[in-house]
Amino acid sequence: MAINWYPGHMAKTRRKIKENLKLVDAVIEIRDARIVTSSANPDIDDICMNKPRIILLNKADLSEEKITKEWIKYLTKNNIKVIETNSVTGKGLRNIKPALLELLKEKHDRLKAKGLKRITVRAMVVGIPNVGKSSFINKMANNKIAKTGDKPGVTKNNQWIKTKIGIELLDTPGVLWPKFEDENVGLNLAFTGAIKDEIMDIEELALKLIEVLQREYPERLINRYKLDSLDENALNNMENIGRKRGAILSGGNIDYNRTAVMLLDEFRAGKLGGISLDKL
Ligand SMILES: Nc1nc2c(ncn2[C@@H]2O[C@H](COP(=O)(O)OP(=O)(O)OP(=O)(O)O)[C@@H](O)[C@H]2O)c(=O)[nH]1
Ligand SMILES: [Mg+2]
Repeated sequence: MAINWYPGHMAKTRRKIKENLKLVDAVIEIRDARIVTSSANPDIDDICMNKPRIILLNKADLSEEKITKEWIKYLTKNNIKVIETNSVTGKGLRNIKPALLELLKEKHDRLKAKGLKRITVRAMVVGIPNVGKSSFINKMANNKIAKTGDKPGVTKNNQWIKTKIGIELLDTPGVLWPKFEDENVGLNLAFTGAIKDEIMDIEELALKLIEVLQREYPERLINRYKLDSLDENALNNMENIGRKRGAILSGGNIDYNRTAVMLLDEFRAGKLGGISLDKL
């Protein structure tokens, strides 16, 4: 399945990230906890150089907790802190400020030695579309300033947002990065909603999701859709799911489109339980 997820404006955004780097003390890179590697920018180390960085594993409420914890251990480095968050409830966000202060301690000590008292931390928030950047910033600011939405491409321009805790956050449009060599990366991005559904064949996408779930989380499919068992053939499973949900056309055939939309919606909303598609 060919997914074109690198529209031209994204190259421009990448350039902008580099420019904005000069304006900030730290980078807050938001990844999707369900797809920790697929949602990573392969050039982020290159782009950020040695800037202090926080990696947020956001939407942790939708991932498998044990696997998220493993990722945190794996990704944590000297100048990189990793925090799991839920930007809808705010869970995990109280750890952000202490992490920033620790990363910037030396710099702040130097500034304090020069007599500076009030120090503002400026951080740029980057990540793939729909990962929760604007939601995160709103929650940090305790204010719904940034526009959010349950589809990719909501934020169109950079926007600085002040919080009351001495942190200024730069909201940026979501960016995707070309990683064409691995089809699974594109699929993971599509499953989780980082790629516009309109540009994809939604029925084929749902079928691919069933293939992955029947391999990785078979019991979740069986339980959620009250299936007697799973077939080796994903299309048969999709038909059984459609039938169970009454997605039937007037002639008695399965309504594949309705089944696909329903399955993707339920998966994205976490109705099948915490799922991690990228594992260590
Ligand atoms: N379950 C869950 N949903 C979240 C979380 N964070 C954000 N969302 C939802 O994800 C969707 C996208 O959120 P946004 O904040 O608009 O994402 P964004 O990264 O700013 O997206 P773009 O501006 O399009 O790049 C919204 O429907 C949010 O409610 C989270 O931690 N858990
Ligand atoms: Mg946004």
